[in-house]
Amino acid sequence: MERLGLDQRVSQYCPHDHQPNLHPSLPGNTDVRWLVLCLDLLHSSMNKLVDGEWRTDAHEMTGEDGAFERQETPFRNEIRDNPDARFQPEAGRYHLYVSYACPWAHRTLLVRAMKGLEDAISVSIVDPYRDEDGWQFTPEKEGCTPDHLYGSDYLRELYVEADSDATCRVTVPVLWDKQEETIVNNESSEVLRMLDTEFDEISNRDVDLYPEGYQDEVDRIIDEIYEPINNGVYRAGFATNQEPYDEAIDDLFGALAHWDEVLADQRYLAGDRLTEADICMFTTLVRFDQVYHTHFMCNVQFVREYENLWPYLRDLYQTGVADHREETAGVSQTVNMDHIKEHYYTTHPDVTPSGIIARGPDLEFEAPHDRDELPGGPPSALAASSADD
Ligand SMILES: N[C@@H](CCC(=O)N[C@@H](CS)C(=O)NCC(=O)O)C(=O)O
Repeated sequence: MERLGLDQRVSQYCPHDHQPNLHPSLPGNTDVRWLVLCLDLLHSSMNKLVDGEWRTDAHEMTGEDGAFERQETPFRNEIRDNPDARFQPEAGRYHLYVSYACPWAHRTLLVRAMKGLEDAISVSIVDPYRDEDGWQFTPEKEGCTPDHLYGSDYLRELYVEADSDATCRVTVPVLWDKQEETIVNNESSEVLRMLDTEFDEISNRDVDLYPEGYQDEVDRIIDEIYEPINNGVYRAGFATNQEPYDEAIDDLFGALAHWDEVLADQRYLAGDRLTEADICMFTTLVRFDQVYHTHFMCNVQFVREYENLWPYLRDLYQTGVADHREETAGVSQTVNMDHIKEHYYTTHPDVTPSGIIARGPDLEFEAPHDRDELPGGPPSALAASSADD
């Protein structure tokens, strides 16, 4: 699916033999470009399922004060490594629906890759461009796949299959159970925890991202970075008033400064161990300079200008690849910057109406980071030296 440029969309409304950008049934000087932008706006922010029906007039993303409001995630079942559990860890039973573009979905892809769960948990990848029909499957497009299970056209079909009365936004990631043919969970922090802690018998790598002795700290950090950083970039980008934008920016850059300082003396957010907290930080930081800085107006500072956050980001980016198979990925193989950029710049007409994808900056994620001088390191199964094993 390609997003048409503004002029192409305008020409769909304006007869060819008429003056450019004017429509015969509209008052003489009404520029159709404005109407097309208004339609874009209306549709982009208002689509969701209501009682199992797809509606494009149902949702406001901001409250009355212009502050961005994220919906509560509706599917919250759990996979448990316990014989009485409804959803048990089993190789081949679960499927992930993700977008490479989405930072929340990216968390789950990262854990799947780090734990070596590629054979056990299959994946379908949606089109990065999302229009008023929501996430779509366009297997012909680079980096996208079909819905491997049902051949659906839209992700929303899966939501309705799971709950014919669903009233919710249709979001990624989705963890699907092939056995019961339903959604297990679509909350990324819970999906990533399940993949990390419940699949040890199935995982082919000895990687624990929620290690004993660190768990309280990991939970505390995930919670602490969510509002100012992970959600903070969205609060800034989707604000429709100055005040909530300013608040989001203060929170965001205050938190980034804090963590930059913490990372001066320790390799990872929770100390010397790479944990789920780093995964949650990574998926925001890796999008920051190329997308959030410009598109979401988070332009006080680039991540690449921070003394410690930038090497920390490169360190994480270079973690992994302990297997010969191409699809068994390290961190870098889960980053699809083309999908990331296409998604943000073309999918939010209220933020970037032209849909033009900003070119830069070119970042050297592969440059040396020197963070290995600090105590600790990644799990040995993910250490660089095992790349040729
Ligand atoms: N709480 C969810 C949020 C997921 C989410 O908002 N995903 C975005 C993509 S980045 C989405 O699918 N948005 C579609 C929509 O809101 O209509 C999680 O962390 O899993």
